Amino acid sequence: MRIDIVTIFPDFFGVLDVSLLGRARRERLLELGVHDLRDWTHDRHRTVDDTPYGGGAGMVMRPEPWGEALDALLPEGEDADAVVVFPTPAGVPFTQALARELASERRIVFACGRYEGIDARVAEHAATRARVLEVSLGDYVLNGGEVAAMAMIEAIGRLVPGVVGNPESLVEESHEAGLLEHPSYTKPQVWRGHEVPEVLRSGNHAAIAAWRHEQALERTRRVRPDLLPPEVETR
Ligand code: 6GU
Repeated sequence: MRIDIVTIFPDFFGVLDVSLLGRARRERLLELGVHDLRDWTHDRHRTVDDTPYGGGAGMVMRPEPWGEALDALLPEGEDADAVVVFPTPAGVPFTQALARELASERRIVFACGRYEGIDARVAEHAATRARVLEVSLGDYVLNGGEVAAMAMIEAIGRLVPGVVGNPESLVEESHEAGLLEHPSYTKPQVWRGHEVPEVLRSGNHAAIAAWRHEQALERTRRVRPDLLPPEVETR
């Protein structure tokens, strides 16, 4: 998979050199290109924003540098199967299901906006060249798309085959079964008076699986009831 990122803060993405994704890049499982939007400006001040039509607070990113950036990364007639992701709090929710879907793409471009967003015509025009997704990390506001893109790239990248060493660890985690994950324990058996639940030391695999499922269900009911199907009335 190849991922390109367009941003006015290319330095943000230095962290993608470390840890799991850094190794994936060195092993060529993941190709990553980080591009400075200002490279596609032509004025002395390398201007990327302007005041909003219709008035209001803040600045809006001008369409011209974005148009040139996307032209350069997605030349007309090529990469018709690319996906362009615009991180925005006004987008569709980013979920594990969307991460899975994007992990099977060949080419993704992240267009990271700042300020009050990017002129809406940029996404409109990009949609004539590629599949466009406006995606939100959750119901809160970040200063720009960079941190959101990073989170999405990590969630997507670790689902690319070969990036995570033991693929079984991907199956058992939170959100894959529609439930939050059960609690985990390691040695020592007693720590500061807190004991590891007996069942986990029983060697009874069926009992362990049942306990973990019950814990996952209880935790999901308690902290994320919205993830569960509507309660069925019983009597
Ligand atoms: Cl994707 N962008 C910004 N700027 N803020 C957000 C977000 C994205 N998701 C949640 N908040």
